[in-house]
Formats: sequence, C-alpha cells, structure tokens
Amino acid sequence: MPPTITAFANSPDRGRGQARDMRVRWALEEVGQPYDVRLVSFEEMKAPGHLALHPFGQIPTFEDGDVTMFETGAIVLHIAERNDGLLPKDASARARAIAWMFAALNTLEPPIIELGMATLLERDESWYEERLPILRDRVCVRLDELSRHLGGADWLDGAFSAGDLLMVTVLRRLGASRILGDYPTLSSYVARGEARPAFRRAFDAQLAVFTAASAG
Ligand code: GTB
Repeated sequence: MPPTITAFANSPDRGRGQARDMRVRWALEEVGQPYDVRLVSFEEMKAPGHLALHPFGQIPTFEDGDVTMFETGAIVLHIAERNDGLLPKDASARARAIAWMFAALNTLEPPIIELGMATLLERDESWYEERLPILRDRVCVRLDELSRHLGGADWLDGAFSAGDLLMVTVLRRLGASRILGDYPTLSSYVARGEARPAFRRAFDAQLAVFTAASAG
C-alpha cells in the first residue's frame, strides 16, 4: 500500500502550490514513491476522525503502514531518511542538510508567514502602514543573508537536498509580495527548484485537484 497524505479538497490558494501538502508531494516525487491523496474539507479537518491524525486539525498528514504523522518538516525528514535522494550519505553533509531544513522552517518561514498574514488579514488596521515596513525589513534581513550564503551556487550545500526542497517552498510564499524580485540570486534558486521534474509533477497533481473541484 502506498502512503496516503491529506490535502485541501478546496485549496484557498486555487492550486498555486502554496498549501503545505505541496512539500510532501514534492518529496515523495523526488524519491519516486507513489502516494494516495485523501482530500478533506475544512469541516472534516476539524472533525474527530482527522483530529486523531492531526491534533491541530490541519493538512497535510502522512500515513504509511503503522506510521501516522503530521508537521511537514517531520514528514519530509521521515521520507528523506527512508529513501535515497534527499539527504547526502556522508554524515557531516547529512547533518548540514538537516540544519538547512530547520533553517527553512525556523529562521526563514516565520517572518515570511508573518508578513503574508499581515498583508492578508491586517490591511484595515490603523497600524498596518506603520507595521508593514517592519515586517518587510525582517524578511529582507534573512533574504540578504541567504542570498549571500548561496552566492553563485545552485543549492544551499552541495547537491540538491531536503533542505533546498523546504527552502524553495518557503521562499515561494513570497510570490505575492514581489520581494523576491529584488533578489535575483534567490529568484533563480526558486526557479531552479520549480524546474525539477519532481516539483512539476507535484505541482500538477495539486493543481489537478483545484481544477477538478472548480469544474464540479
Ligand atoms: N506547521 C504545520 C506543517 O508544516 O505541517 C502547518 C500546517 C498548516 O499550516 N496547514 C494549513 C491548514 O491546514 C494548510 S497549509 N490550515 C487550516 C487550518 O489551520 O484550519 C497553509 C496554507 C493555507 C493556505 C494558503 N493559501 O491559500 O495560499 C497557503 C498556505
């Protein structure tokens, strides 16, 4: 039996690959592992059946035999540890790749999400115009540092790894803000990730869900 992940039945991002099931799909595609998808509505995500899999009532979840998991970082690490292709074999290089996974989720993602949430939900607040540049600056500090680290390299540390996979998905969240346009090194890095055949397959699969939902 292939693993089963959950994803939005009706993703609010209209199939732009922003929902976090995209990371897990991409990781599974990179390692050549077929998977099933169970689509859930917002109501189903908050019902006891789904809460038994995900205590916060979110997507994605991952079920594989007797393993049931939530949290995309943990799921991608689990996939990477059990298959070839997403983590180097050398112990030091492997540790560094895992550090980049955590950096993507703990250092880059929080300010990026905070900026995204502010532009989405706080536009009408009296303090919005004052707060926005502060949030943008926090993102730019990290992008400056990441861009400097990447320099002319294709990937964060040698060959493509689960660290790059997570980092690219995190940076893609900046799409709407146009900030990435000021960082050609990072724009090219994201484009390199998006050009990978496994990314394309994962993207097309989640887009097909949205296309089918809008047709029906
Ligand atoms: N830390 C968890 C992880 O990495 O697995 C976060 C999981 C998470 O945030 N899941 C979101 C969810 O289920 C979907 S991905 N939300 C429903 C809820 O909390 O009730 C976040 C997301 C949603 C929508 C867009 N979008 O429309 O662009 C992008 C990302």
